[in-house]
Amino acid sequence: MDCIFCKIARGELASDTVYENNAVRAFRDIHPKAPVHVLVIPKQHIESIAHLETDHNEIISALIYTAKDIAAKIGLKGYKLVFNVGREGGQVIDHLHLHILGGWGEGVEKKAEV
Ligand code: DGP
Repeated sequence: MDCIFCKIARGELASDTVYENNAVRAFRDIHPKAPVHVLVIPKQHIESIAHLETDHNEIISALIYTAKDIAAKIGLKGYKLVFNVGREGGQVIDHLHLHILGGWGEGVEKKAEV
């Protein structure tokens, strides 16, 4: 499938990966909209939140817990978690992804390792 995030998920396209396991990959957004901007994607191709089915429960749970753990490791005191859904919702890449946006407060390194 010619999906850019599937290629990133499989490691075929380079990304600034901060975390990976067999279900998800988290990497820094190429066009950051915040001092810290990380995307968390499932390795399985799902187009968007609008395409979720009941057997995707574990994947959604993994995305959210991964985001929480990354935010804690970076030291974000507060952050936004965003799913853009569909073109009218600002979604450009048709592979489900959760945006972690933060780092506006003091003491957070933009390039913090996780
Ligand atoms: P969205 O608008 O929700 O579909 O967000 C897609 C995000 O993906 C956008 O902030 C830019 C980012 N992005 C697009 N292509 C790449 C890429 O090849 N690498 C990385 N790291 N991020 C990308």
